[in-house]
Amino acid sequence: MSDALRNVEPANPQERKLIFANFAVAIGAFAIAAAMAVMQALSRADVEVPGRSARMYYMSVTAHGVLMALVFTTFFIMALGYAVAQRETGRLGGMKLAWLSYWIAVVGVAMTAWSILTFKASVLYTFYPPLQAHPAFYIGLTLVVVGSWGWVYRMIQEWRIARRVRGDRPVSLAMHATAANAMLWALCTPGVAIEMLFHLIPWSLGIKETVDPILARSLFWFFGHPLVYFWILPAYTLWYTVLPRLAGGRLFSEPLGRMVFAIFLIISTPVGFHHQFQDPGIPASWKLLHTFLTMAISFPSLVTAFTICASLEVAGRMRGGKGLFGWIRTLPWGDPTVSAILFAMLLFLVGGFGGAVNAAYALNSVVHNTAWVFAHFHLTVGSAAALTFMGAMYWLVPLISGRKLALRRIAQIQPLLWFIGMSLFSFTTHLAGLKGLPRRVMSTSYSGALPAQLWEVHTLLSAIGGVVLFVSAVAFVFVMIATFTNKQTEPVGTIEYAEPLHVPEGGFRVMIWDRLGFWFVIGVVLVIIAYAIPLYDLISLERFGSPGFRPY
Ligand code: HEM
Ligand SMILES: [Cu+2]
Repeated sequence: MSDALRNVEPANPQERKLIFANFAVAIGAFAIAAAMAVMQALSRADVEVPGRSARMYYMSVTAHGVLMALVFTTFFIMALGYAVAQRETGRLGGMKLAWLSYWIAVVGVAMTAWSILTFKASVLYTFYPPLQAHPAFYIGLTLVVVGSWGWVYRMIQEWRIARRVRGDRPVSLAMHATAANAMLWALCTPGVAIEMLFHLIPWSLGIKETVDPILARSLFWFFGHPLVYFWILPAYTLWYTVLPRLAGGRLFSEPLGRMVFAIFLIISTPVGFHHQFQDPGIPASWKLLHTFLTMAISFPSLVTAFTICASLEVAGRMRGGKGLFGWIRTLPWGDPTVSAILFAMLLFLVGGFGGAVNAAYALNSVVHNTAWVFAHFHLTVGSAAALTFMGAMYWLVPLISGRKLALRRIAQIQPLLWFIGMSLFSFTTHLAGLKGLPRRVMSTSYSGALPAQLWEVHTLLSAIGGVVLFVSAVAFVFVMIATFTNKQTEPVGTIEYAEPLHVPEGGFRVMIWDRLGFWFVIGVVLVIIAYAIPLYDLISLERFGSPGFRPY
């Protein structure tokens, strides 16, 4: 590709430090959260783990959900963004702001973790009122968001610098995708910031006596659904731009990729009511509009499935694969990054179908608040995103640090273990959910009160899956620690992206999908259409409210 900034410098020591500082928080959060996870899986199956109690369970589920879904993901995504931007422009600007944002977010994580681990904030990662947490929980999470805004600003700046340098040539697909994700985050985080600043923080400090749960939930899901795309877009970025290269192939269509990320920017936010189908106080017509938009947003994911499969087929055939499916075998499964992503995609395939069930207005009532829900999102954020991120670190940490990937054999089987563990954990839990097993209960027999055989086999298999997952998680953390301290070195490199299969004559030009600023504005308009009236109604109806409850 005629790439004006092709021969960029590798990351310098300051840039490397910034990237690794973000990785370190991600890995630390992941390690603690994984330890919590295995105890939860066992507890649900009525295995007597030491210290097992409802109080412990809800503390643990809160810590696990927050550390995995909010901390591990966000810090990984920020690290990846910095790496992509450094590759794009050769030098990261605004290092002071980047570090300031980092420390704001780290202080936020520390406050939040302290409040959860000292049993002052067992409110689960959705922190729905009237469950009430210690103010440090809300203030801490708000600081994490504020810290991430510094990153958003930097990403958009780097994208603009790259665009200016390139003139009529587009920036790399990875930079385009990263900027789209940063803008998406800028669009949705005000929802949760308003929930925190005007409702939950004053309420937890005692300045406000009551809070309106439906309004708070609506603001949460204004942020909560785009949050899932904030996790998935970086995974897609790696699938489009890095996977085909590591697999030895080409990206099937670059313009399709650009379109996909722009569409996500437009319609990820005005869909939040699909998490509130069962909530009173929101008219069905608005829920229906959000349903239609949700159906629309499955389109870019279907395009992605097609484009990535085609790219992989190109890779498999270039490696000599023959026949209808022979190319799958010839993919480099021994490369831990490739296999992690391939397994992540296989699990996501199932998760995608489950998601279509959740999003259907009527079917949602079958699965709402059952175990199905967390079975589903362990395939999406817990695998499609998380396993891709782990695989990406196997590739990116050695590349930028110049330290060889350590414990390679363990790294090679870790993705397979995750795949086996997650299949056991998630598939059985989906089935149990269909039988009516609730989510967020510490004992699925209700401490013996229910006929256990209802879902005994499911929760047992699920717990075994949880143990396998834990082994996989430990393997990942060990590989990372060993790599960061590895004495064996290799030359420091720069990120290389997959070449597109077809390059138009004269190279790519900036197209309509590259104009992210324009799509951001369209996104804002759609958000106003989807939210202004129902939110206005909720605000003007806010009369009763609830005091806080702290059951544990
Ligand atoms: C190490 C493997 C993992 C195991 C064994 C595991 C297991 C569990 C279990 C048993 C629950 C409690 C469900 C309930 O009672 O409702 C849970 C909740 C959750 N998990 Fe995981 N999990 C793992 C990895 C992950 C990953 C990688 C993520 C995301 C990056 C994740 C995100 C969540 C979230 C957001 C919740 C919901 C908490 C809530 O309902 O408030 N988990 N997990
Ligand atoms: Cu959603």
